Amino acid sequence: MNHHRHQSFLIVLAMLLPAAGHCAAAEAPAKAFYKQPPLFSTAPSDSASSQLIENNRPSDAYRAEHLSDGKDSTCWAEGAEGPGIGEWVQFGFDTPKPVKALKIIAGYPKTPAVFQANNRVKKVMIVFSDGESQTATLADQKEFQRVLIDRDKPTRFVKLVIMEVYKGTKYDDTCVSEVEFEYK
Ligand SMILES: [Ca+2]
Repeated sequence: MNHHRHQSFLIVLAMLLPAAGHCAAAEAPAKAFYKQPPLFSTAPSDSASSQLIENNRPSDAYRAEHLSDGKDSTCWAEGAEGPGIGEWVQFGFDTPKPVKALKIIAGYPKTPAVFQANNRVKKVMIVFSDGESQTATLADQKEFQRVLIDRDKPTRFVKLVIMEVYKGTKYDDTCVSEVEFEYK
């Protein structure tokens, strides 16, 4: 039985404005690899290294909370210059969890065109709270894909670091729509 992660998204619901449908080119300043503090979190322990900000959209239109809202019409998009290699999002747990697998929509499948226009994650590093990590190569698909976690120990968080991307045809912004976890 899957134990998916759910949180309260009242704030998210308030922000569900008609979406522009894509991630526009980011003009955020370049950020140092791994150096930026957690910037965006309404949940106590979820954070991301950056998020895309567009001039004509709410400043949190691509926030990390979109990863857990159950909608493939919303996404987290990194806000670094270029494809966001080294940018990350982190999911915290109230108590240490023996994560068995994660399920991810590693792009922005709002429409087929939007999916192709933006970068998708090709290779991801999965980091655990004890410092262990593993990498996974993802398929370039709009649907959920499942990544088995190759360890038995519980972790207080799972951090996903963008290592490589499938390039978008229009925008150099890397998007992830959904992440869910299964526990042992
Ligand atoms: Ca979403």
